Amino acid sequence: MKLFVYHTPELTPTGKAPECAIAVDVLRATSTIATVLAAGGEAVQVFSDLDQLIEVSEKWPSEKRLRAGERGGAKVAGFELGNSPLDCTPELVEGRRLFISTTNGTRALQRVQDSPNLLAAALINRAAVVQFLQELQPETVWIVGSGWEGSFSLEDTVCAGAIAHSLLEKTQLSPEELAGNDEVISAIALYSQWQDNLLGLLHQASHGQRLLRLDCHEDLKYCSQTDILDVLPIQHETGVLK
Ligand code: 3SL
Repeated sequence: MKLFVYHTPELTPTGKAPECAIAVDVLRATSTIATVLAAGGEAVQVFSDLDQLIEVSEKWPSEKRLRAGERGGAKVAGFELGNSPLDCTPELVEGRRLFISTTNGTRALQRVQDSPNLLAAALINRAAVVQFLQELQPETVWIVGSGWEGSFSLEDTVCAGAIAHSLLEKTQLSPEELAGNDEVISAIALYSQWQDNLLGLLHQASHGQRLLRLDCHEDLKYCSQTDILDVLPIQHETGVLK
């Protein structure tokens, strides 16, 4: 297995998507997606365009759908939800499809949507992702961070490092054998440095600070936890994760 980390959708190579691709947006899109599915959501359908989201979701029975939208960290007017995983309780989401559009996480997912095994990963479901990789044994895996509007993000990189670190522990691979690019080694180093204080790292991250200014302290706490949800969001048809 060769693992490649790309910090943003823009830095991800164009051309054929690999056998397995993992989109990461710890703050907060992939944390929210994992939470919805763990709470019994029927599926999560991802859109970059809000008008398209509205058009498609309107064809769905209203009692079976929820609309979630985030722009600049804030909830889109008229939608039931923003992008806080803490709002996705079983009482609210069970049996319903979440139609979601976010600024960066959506773009990461769409960038690798042609991969036959597209996963959404966050710290909270890291173990389920690693277990899937151990079972599938793909030749090539790309981890695509969402970043923030084209820039590097600490929180997505540390999640990539958490996945790589766990793969090293669970396989006989050396870092040199696993790493397809230098980004993998630096992600592992970041995770090794911060694994006992991931919340502290999220507080230092620029997007973490942006969310703190929006009073999302509890979201940061929740998203900084590792391996708390045994759920594997995987794309079934384009843009639909179950
Ligand atoms: O950019 C995104 O996709 C979002 O996850 C950002 S936010 O955490 O909802 O502000």
